[in-house]
Amino acid sequence: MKRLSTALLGVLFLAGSCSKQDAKVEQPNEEQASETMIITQRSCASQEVLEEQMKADPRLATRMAEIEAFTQRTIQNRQAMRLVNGVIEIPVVVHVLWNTAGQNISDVQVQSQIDVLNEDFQNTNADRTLLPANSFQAVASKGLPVRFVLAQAPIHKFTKTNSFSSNDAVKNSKRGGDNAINPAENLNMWVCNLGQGLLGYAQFPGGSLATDGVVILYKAFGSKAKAPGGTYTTSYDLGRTATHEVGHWMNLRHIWGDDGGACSGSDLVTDTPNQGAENYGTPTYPHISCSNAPAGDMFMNYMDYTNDKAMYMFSINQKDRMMAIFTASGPRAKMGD
Ligand SMILES: [Ca+2]
Ligand SMILES: [Ca+2]
Ligand SMILES: [Zn+2]
Repeated sequence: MKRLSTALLGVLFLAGSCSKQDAKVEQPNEEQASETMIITQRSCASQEVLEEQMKADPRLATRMAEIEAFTQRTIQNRQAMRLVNGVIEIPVVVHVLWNTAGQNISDVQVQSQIDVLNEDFQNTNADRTLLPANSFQAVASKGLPVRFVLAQAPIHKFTKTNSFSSNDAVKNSKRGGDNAINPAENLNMWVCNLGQGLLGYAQFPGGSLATDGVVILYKAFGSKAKAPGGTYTTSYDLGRTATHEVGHWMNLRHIWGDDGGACSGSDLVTDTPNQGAENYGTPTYPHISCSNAPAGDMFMNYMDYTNDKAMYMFSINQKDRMMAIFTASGPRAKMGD
């Protein structure tokens, strides 16, 4: 039976190219199968989770529409964008849920992720210089005035659950996870064995406080370059999954507009080119879609689906969009004052 379910999972995994479909698949008991499962392409469930939450709570759409209107008003008004303090300090609580010893990543690996978040959001990441000549220099963010700091030592908690899904059980102590700690003031990050081929998912501003935060696959958390003794999965070992998910947590959408490859969707950001579908792996510049020549897709943006080493920038308007949530009366104003 174990052999059968392992083989079945393998087939499902190879066949699944769309995270939307994968998220609907009910997983059998994976036992150790997911330990050895190789992630062949990036998959983030944030948009699917949002759509499920909207079905369950019709008021969420209204709240998010209000946040969107507020965001658009705020980024038009430079005065409103001014913060009380120069730097926004974001206290982070990391919950490591482990079932096997390998899933219990070290505090050194956790700290390497905090360091990556600071570099990527502050635009001090060394690989920012990889931006191809004459591409997106004019619209590349020069960095956000944010600083991520561990609010307390990382929590390491045994769980009977070997593999979590995107159903938020990991955020609930009664469901094999660990409750959020003061989510109004902290960024909660849950690190666990996430199944369904997912690297992570986040909750957008406007959702329920108890589930606010991001969830990341343990072997895609942290940086092999900074903490080489850790546990990592190939191609997603530089901490960019968390950068992408925290981008969602700060109200960014997928850069291609979550429109199934069409040109009709939008990431609600003006300086990122309209883009057909998501990009995977390490694309060759330029990749043209939706009449966006000559520079094409901004596939080196953290909000695309490329490999960790191929993503290294936010745009200026993405930065504005993120900063708006921390301004007075924004959804994360508590962290901004
Ligand atoms: Ca755009
Ligand atoms: Ca699109
Ligand atoms: Zn995503």
